[in-house]
Amino acid sequence: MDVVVELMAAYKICLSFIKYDYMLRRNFLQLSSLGLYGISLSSFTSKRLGSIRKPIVISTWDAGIEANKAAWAVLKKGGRALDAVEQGVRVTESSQNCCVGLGANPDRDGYVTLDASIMDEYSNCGSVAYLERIKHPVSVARRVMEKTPHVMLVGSGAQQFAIEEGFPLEEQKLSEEAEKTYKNWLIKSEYKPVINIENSKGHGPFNPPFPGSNPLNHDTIGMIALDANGNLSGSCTTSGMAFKMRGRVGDSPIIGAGLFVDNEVGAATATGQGEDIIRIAGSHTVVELMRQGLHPEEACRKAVERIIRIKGAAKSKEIQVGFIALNKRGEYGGYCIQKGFSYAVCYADDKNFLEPGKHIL
Ligand code: SD4
Repeated sequence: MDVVVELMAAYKICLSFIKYDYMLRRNFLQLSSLGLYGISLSSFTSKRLGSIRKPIVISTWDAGIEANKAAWAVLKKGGRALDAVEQGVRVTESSQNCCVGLGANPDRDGYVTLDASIMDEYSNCGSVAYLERIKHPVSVARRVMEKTPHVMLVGSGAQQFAIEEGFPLEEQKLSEEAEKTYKNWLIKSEYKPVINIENSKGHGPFNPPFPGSNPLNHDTIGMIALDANGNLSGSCTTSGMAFKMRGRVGDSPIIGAGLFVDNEVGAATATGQGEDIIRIAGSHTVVELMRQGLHPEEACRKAVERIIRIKGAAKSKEIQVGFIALNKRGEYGGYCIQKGFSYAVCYADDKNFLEPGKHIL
């Protein structure tokens, strides 16, 4: 008799497991049919690593490949993630491109104004915004972090500090490419966001703008790294939106928006329409979602979904926002609103490659 009771109990337990599994599947299908929530759990779990992958560095857009090389040179020698993310994005700041560094496009009054931030494994952070005529804003941001009691310096104060720290004051002058696109923009003086401008024909870090092209917009480099000691750091640097209003500051120098690092959990950085990234404290949101146990890719997706919910699908189609994230295990991911975003991943001399950012719309 006892055996029969036990068998019945075992049978009930089996039944409840089957029901639970059915419910999970049904819920998943229902969420999928809503479009925004169609996340395949298995696609994240399959990306879970059995062991920790370190060091590793990831950065936004195609320009990240070159930047990663400089970061990797630091990481592979056992260097600190903080040094890696500074050295990495300096490469982009030095190159001629539409959207990072002094060669980039100006604001609507014809001035290049730069925003940058940096954050280390101790939650130290520094940033500069609306900085003019200084070649490496990310390094000034690091000095703000290391040499002042403050987190953020802006405008002429940031420039004064940079000069005091020995950064050369560069000529007040647009690059040839920027001069041409600015003159072209002045004809209509039309200000509107352009999606994935860095990937469109004739633009982008490796393909500088030429006359007759459309107004330029996004392309920021955000970089996050996990070093051999298991510590995380991040950096972000940009000229912001091309032809922005004078004085406009985006998300990139705002800690928690364009960049956030929590050495217990992970790091995230953002690119795209800064105003919408700031609205949801984007990078901080991504890190907090990882703290709840989400895979970096899933955390990025949820942050993008939040922007779309706030903005509505129609208006979201007019902008681009992308997040990339890295956790303490070296797992990474990226998500964006529109097709066209990519990010560069590097964890070995011969492993420096582009990942397409998954997109929602
Ligand atoms: C900004 N987020 O200033 C920056 C621009 C950008 O790719 O990311 N471009 O809003």
